[in-house]
Amino acid sequence: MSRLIVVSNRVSPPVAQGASSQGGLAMAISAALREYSGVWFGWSGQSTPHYTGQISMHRVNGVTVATIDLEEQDIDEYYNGYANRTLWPLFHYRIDLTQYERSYGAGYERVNARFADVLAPLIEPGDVVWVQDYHLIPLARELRARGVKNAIGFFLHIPWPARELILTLPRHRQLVESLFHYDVVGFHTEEWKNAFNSYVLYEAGGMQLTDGRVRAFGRMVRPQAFPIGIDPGAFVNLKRSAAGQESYERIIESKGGRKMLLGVDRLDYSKGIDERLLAYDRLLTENHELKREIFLLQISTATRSEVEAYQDMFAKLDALSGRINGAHAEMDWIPIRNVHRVHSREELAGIYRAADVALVTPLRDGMNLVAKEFVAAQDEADPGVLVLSRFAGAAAQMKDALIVNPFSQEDVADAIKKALAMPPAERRTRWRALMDGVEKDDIVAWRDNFVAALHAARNEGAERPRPRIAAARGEG
Ligand code: ADQ
Repeated sequence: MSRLIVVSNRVSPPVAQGASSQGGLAMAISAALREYSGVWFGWSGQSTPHYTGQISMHRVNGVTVATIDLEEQDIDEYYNGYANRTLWPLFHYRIDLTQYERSYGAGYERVNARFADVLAPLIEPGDVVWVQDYHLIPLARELRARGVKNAIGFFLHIPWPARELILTLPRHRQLVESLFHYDVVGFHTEEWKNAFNSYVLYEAGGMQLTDGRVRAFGRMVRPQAFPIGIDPGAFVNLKRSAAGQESYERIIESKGGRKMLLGVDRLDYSKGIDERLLAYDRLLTENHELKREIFLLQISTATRSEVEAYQDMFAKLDALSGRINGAHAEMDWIPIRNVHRVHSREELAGIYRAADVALVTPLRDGMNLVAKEFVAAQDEADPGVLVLSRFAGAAAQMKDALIVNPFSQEDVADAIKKALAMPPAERRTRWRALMDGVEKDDIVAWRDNFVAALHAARNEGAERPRPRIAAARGEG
């Protein structure tokens, strides 16, 4: 049987204990590897004074986990640098925050080559390789240069930016060309896929074939949309667990009959948290009758603290929520509960369940799993309402949410009012349609569809001669 080899920047083994703190990507990969006997390869998260390429392997729950340590310079240039100071902001349309440093690009190429050096000998004939996310775009090119002929797929968890934006990246052509060493390149939505195809057709002079593949740089690749999902059944179990029930009851008691708006995010500028709070401020300013009737629970967790753009975000969020609380609070009512902590999956499920309205208003998001988790945790008889940004990939699937423009305070405030006033029958109808989608496009469908596409690509590859293998490029 062919093995599945998953490669991602960080490896988060699928242990039952501790799974409660796993984030979106880690949850998705754990679910994929639980099904296939596979290897999960990536950075250990640890630094070493001198890079050795020494691989540490162990088996966890039927999955072989293989990791390497990186040098401080690698971490700084590849991870904190090119991945999180260059590609993340650029791909989220924030060219104002994007740092274009040659040393970051060189570190990115170096670490991808190091990953390939260690990984290539582990790959056996018949294995399929599935590379995850923007940290590892050049990995297939590096593996091909080392003679790996297996099917290799890539999945991008974040948006693919509009063509005009990616042109601001020095050596954008080299980055896109790297993707042509994969057999399948996956995106969450047709929109991100079309943005990629637009670059291929209009910037790289490529062409699209009738079967959906695109040709450029003398090679061919299949770009395809694979919307990621969650495990909705697991979420129902989480909310019914003792910890889920307890957090639900704690919130219900503390609501004191008020309606609760909920935001749950990694503290990231792409998530639109400040804009959300400003929309809420406006709602309270213009609708005094809502005061004391509602409150907002905003849960934001720290992330990427090495990167400057993230360092003052807590201070700014605290200042903003403090100002809004100061302006509107009364002696027995506070409009915003501003919480910075990581909750277990069970607690989170109970919190989602107790919310009346979820505010999922990113300015740009590859998919957004919080929207799907909120839907999965609702009670069928009395579900809450999802307010969802049109700029989240999830909006393409979750059309029965109240879709908003997160840049417009008026639009978000109007949607909150509509959600609060929505009759129970409409809430149930919308929720049923949303839940049907969450159940249909779940994590299993995502995984199986991608792996099937990769196997099909492997069979296609066996029937026709492989395109020529270009030499690996150095960082210019
Ligand atoms: P993220 O940007 O991390 O993922 P998202 O999809 O919303 O965004 O996933 C966040 C995850 O973290 C969710 O599973 C959520 O439950 C969890 N989480 C957030 N705050 C938490 C808290 N306080 N306590 C516990 N858990 C918390 C990236 C892309 C997304 C894409 C995913 C998967 O940016 O667009 O949906 O990958 O592809």
